[in-house]
Amino acid sequence: MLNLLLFGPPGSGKGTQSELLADHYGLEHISTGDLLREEVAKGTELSHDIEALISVGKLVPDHLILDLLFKHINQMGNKKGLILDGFPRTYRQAEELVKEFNTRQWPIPLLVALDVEEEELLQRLLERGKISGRSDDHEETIRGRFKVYHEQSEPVIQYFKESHSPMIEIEGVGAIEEVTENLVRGIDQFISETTI
Ligand code: B4P
Repeated sequence: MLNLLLFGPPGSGKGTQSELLADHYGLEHISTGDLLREEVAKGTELSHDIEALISVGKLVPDHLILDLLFKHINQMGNKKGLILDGFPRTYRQAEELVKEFNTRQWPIPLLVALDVEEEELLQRLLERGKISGRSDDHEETIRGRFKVYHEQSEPVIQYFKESHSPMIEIEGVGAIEEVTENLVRGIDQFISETTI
C-alpha cells in the first residue's frame, strides 16, 4: 500500500498534482477542501458554519474534519493506497492521522511538501478566483490563508520531523507537467528505498 500526503501553502498545486499522481499510481484521491465544499453544497446542518469559516480563510475545527475524513475513508473499497490533499493542516490532525493509520496497520503516508514562493501563490489564486467562484479566492482572504498556513499548518512539518515520519520536499514551480515529473522522481526514489 502506498499512502501520500500532498502538503503546501494555499495554491501550491496540492489539488492539481494530487489528481495527476492519483492517476499515475492508481491511488484514491481525497481532498478535504472538496469534502468540505460538498458538505456546504448539500446544505447540511453544518453547511453554514463551514462556509463561514472557509470564506474568511480559517480552518474548520479539527474534530469536524477528522470525523468527515475517516467516515469517507471507511466507505471506500479496497484500494492500492490513498493520496490525501490538504490534510493534515494542524499539528493535532497530524497526530490523529498517524495514530489512526497505526491502528489500521497502514503505512504512515509519505509527506510530500510542495515549495512555492508566496508572490507566485498569490498570482495563481487570484487567477483561479476569476473563474472558480470560490468565496476564499480573493486577495484579502488569500493573505489570511497564508497567515493561517504559517501559524497552524507549518507545525505539521515539525510533527513529521519529531516522529521520524517520512517526508520529502519538491520544487513546485514550473509547468504543471514538470512539477509532476519532479514529484514522481522523488516518490519513486522513496519507494525504491523503502519496503512497503
Ligand atoms: P483547499 O481546497 O485545500 O484549497 P487550496 O489550499 O487553495 O488548494 P491547492 O493548494 O490544492 O491549490 P490548487 O492545486 O487548486 O482548502 C480550502 C479551504 O478548506 C481551507 O482554506 C480551509 O478553510 C478548508 N480546509 C481544507 N482542508 C482542511 C483541513 N484539513 N482542516 C481544516 N480546514 C480545512 O492550485 C491553485 C491554482 O494554481 C489552480 O488554479 C491551478 O491551476 C494553479 N496551478 C497549480 N499548479 C500550477 C503550476 N505549476 N503553475 C501555474 N499554476 C498552477
